Amino acid sequence: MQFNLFANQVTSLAALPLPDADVLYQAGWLSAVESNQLAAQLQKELPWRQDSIKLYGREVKIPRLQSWHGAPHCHYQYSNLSLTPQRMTASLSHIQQRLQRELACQFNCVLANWYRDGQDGMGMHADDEPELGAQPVIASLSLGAARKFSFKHLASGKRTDFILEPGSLLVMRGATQQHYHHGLAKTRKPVSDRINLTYRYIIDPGANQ
Ligand SMILES: O=C(O)CCC(=O)C(=O)O
Repeated sequence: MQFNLFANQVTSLAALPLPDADVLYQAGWLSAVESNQLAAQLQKELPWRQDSIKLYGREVKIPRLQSWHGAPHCHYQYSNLSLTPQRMTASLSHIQQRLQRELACQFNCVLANWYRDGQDGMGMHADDEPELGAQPVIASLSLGAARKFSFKHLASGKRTDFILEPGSLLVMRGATQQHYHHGLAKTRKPVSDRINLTYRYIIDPGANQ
């Protein structure tokens, strides 16, 4: 099943129809002008890199560029990849402040992904690493090309696709990561660059709980 959310012009955060999940979506969180400016700025200012992961014993380059930013304790591991945080830039911090105000929660790190064309994507996965805590809030801002984003309900196997438009905000929270995998499929259609920012909160193991 596929929903084109932009067509519905969701102008404030609205719940998506996904059983067992808590996912919110807002089109036009940034205007077209703001999202184009931010994408161009991030392309220039972030230290983008193409990391490799081990797959069946072989080193394979991940199909996208990425840049990981956050507080000094925000070390992040996924798919045998260990990410050391770079400093937040002014533009990343500015978005973080606005998200914190509007969502009434804290973030301390962000994964920036740059999908250069339709051959770049992200496989189905859950953001369920222990450092994110049991029910993480993940705020995902899309810039650039519109791309299909999929959720797979683990119990039923049912897949639901959404088109993420530039300037849109998707928020995954509650038990979403326990019940769903999500991902960004590759496509043969001609698509231009897309940048995605996923803000997260990593628990500081050194802090008094
Ligand atoms: O690019 C996207 O919209 C997905 C990013 C994502 O799934 C992630 O960073 O975990």
